[in-house]
Amino acid sequence: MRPYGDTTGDGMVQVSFTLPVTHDKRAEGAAVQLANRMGIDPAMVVHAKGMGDGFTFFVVYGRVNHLVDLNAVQVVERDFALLSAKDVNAVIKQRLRRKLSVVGACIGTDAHTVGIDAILNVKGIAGEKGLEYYRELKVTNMGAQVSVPELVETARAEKADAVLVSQVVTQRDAHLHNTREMSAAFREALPAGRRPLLIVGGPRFDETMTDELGVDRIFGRGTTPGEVASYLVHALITQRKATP
Ligand code: B12
Repeated sequence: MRPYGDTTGDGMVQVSFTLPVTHDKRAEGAAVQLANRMGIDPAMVVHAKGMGDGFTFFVVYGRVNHLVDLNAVQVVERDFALLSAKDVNAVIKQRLRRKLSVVGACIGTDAHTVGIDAILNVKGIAGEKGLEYYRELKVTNMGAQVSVPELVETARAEKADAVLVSQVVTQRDAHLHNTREMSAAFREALPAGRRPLLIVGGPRFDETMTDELGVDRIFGRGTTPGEVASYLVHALITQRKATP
């Protein structure tokens, strides 16, 4: 299949980018040239605005001829059942017979707490209450700009069953570096059997990168607390019980 713009299969797409050049006709030509090299042909600058000295932001609209093969797309399918809050509490109570301890934080210099708060705080997101609402979950939300040693220390003190880390800023791949640093620190600090489940989330993660980042699960855009709670039960109780 091809992208849809004005009519089915016409291949029309819209992209935006910034070039380090002052806004003039030449700059617009450069934007078209870049779009052409990206396979967009014909390409039309539909918006251009100077962004301070020597920078211009562009929106370019045009046609691509590439075909997309849906069968070749690889995604991480949800491999666990979605449970209600009541069921999550019931499974934890029956099978674990203690509260499940969860420690969450934004690590590194990242101060974008809205995402992790949406998952952890009672107020939640998208009509779902956050993990604090679950009677059988004990939630410690450490907030923004937490260092990895602080996180490891708190996880140890709280006997965390799961550590939930949020990374929103992706400049210079900060989210990947910070996640690798975090998972390495947990591997170093705690033996395999006592290591908490490591979960990261944020809008720009590739959910297939778990092994590369040394974490158990990655959650992306639009995640809801119910999905996370269901995964915790699956990974820490249901699945663990099933494996000898
Ligand atoms: C609000 C906001 C801020 C606020 C943050 C306030 C706060 N307390 O969080 C303030 C004003 C402080 C801010 C500052 C900055 N910001 Co800002 N910010 C945003 C903005 C507008 C919205 C982010 C947001 O709240 N989304 C809503 C939440 C609910 O969505 P979410 O984070 O994706 O979370 C969901 C999922 O991803 C997932 N999830 C997220 N984390 C986790 C964790 C776990 C464990 C799980 C399971 C799931 C999960 O579940 C959540 C719910 O569905 C975005 C742009 C945008 N529209 O997204 C820029 C944006 C993220 N910011 C950006 C930037 C650059 C900055 C600054 C560097 C700006 C500057 N030059 O100072 C600073 C950095 C500050 C810092 N040290 O981190 C860039 C990042 C670009 C990049 N490539 O990294 C963005 C994308 C804007 C942009 N287009 O340039 N920002």
